[in-house]
Amino acid sequence: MLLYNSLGPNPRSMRMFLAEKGITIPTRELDILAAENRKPPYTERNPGGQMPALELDNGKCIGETVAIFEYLEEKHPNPPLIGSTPEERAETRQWQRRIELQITEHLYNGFRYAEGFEMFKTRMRVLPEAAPGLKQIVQDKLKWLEGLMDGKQFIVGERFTIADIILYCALDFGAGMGQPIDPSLTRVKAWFDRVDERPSAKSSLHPSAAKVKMKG
Ligand SMILES: N[C@@H](CCC(=O)N[C@@H](CS)C(=O)NCC(=O)O)C(=O)O
Repeated sequence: MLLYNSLGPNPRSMRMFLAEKGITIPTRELDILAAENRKPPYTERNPGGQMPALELDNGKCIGETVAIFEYLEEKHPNPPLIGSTPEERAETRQWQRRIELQITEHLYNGFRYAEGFEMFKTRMRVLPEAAPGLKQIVQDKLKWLEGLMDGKQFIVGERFTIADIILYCALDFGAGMGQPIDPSLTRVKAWFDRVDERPSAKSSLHPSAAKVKMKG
């Protein structure tokens, strides 16, 4: 296997997942600031053109972070980061969908259409006029999450899962890009600090993160 790795919150979530699992996979580094991920040979392997991707031993390349999480969880079930029963897996996937569709995707597009405009304008259709509204949706949904976090250690409850990894990496990135957690959301902030204390949170930061001032 070969992991295509780079700076960025999605590749970081992959590094955090691997650290939590205790798995090491050989990596090939791509420069996303120089758009190396947007041209061949990478796009021949992953036409989605985004990072990360996992090349399997059979030569197939899997893009999309959650698809890679699912594959690796099946290959390395312990410790479970999705779940060890059908009920646990369903609960995690329910939260992963809510977190991505209602929070992190809006946070990332809010960034791409505003602070990231220059970087993304030649890579995709960018809608600067949508950025403020997308950022507001993120805040609305974090407020909604706040109401559901009472008594919960992690997003699904007592288990640390990919839902925590995905949201943590997005919010840590967002905080440095004009989308901080509203301090009035005390349960969300306490959850964030809890995840931030895990060794995988620190070890997953890319070596160039501090230099480019991007938590990814
Ligand atoms: N839907 C993809 C999104 C991945 C993504 O947005 N990756 C970012 C890094 S965090 C990227 O490749 N950015 C550079 C670009 O889009 O050109 C996934 O979940 O893996």
